[in-house]
Amino acid sequence: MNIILLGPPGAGKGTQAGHLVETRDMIQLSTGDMLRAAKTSGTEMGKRVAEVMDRGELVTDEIVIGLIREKLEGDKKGGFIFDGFPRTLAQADALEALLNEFGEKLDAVIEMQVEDDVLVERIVGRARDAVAAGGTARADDNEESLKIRLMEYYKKTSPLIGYYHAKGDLQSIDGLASIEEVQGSIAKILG
Ligand code: B4P
Repeated sequence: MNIILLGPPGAGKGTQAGHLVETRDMIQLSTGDMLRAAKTSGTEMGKRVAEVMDRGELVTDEIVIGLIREKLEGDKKGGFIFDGFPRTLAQADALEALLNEFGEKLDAVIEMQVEDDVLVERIVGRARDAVAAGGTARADDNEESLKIRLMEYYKKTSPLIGYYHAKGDLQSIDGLASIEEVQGSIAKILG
């Protein structure tokens, strides 16, 4: 089973993907995690993406599609969870082509709906918790970057909702509910 988790920043895509990895032996392909790993690795690509990510903008389609392609070549286990990918129509087209190439298909696109004020609360809360625990907050977990992340989402990612709806793949759930309730909504869709 291959699924996409779609939603604005802080909707809980990463949180839910982690649960599916534990309970269904699926593989989480989080482009956000891959890009953060590239940032800390100090590679040329990492240096290029760091500033873009920290500002809250989207990294180029070419880089992100390349990262996903590499992962599809590996073990498939219980299937792939595309977490935070695709984020543009060009990425959605590329994913379709890649799945065809690897003999895979998409089983569901789960849209997690959360209002903007709650997203801000969650992300600012995550930054505060990280600092309180003696660590550092994610460089893009601040109100200024978050404004840009939300603008990027509405401009470039939200058109994917209509795109997948037209294909008959879209399932929308309430992402405002508790983490456990959201897990339940996803389990109902996946069967
Ligand atoms: P991501 O890493 O994908 O981050 P995100 O969208 O901000 O977070 P997510 O929805 O996973 O929320 P989470 O579970 O963490 O992207 C970061 C950046 O990477 C982007 O801005 C961009 O620059 C770049 N990027 C990534 N993919 C790209 C792509 N395909 N193309 C181009 N650029 C790309 O949850 C957030 C918080 O809410 C947590 O603290 C969590 O505990 C809490 N929470 C979760 N569910 C909750 C619930 N139900 N109730 C209460 N709290 C909840």
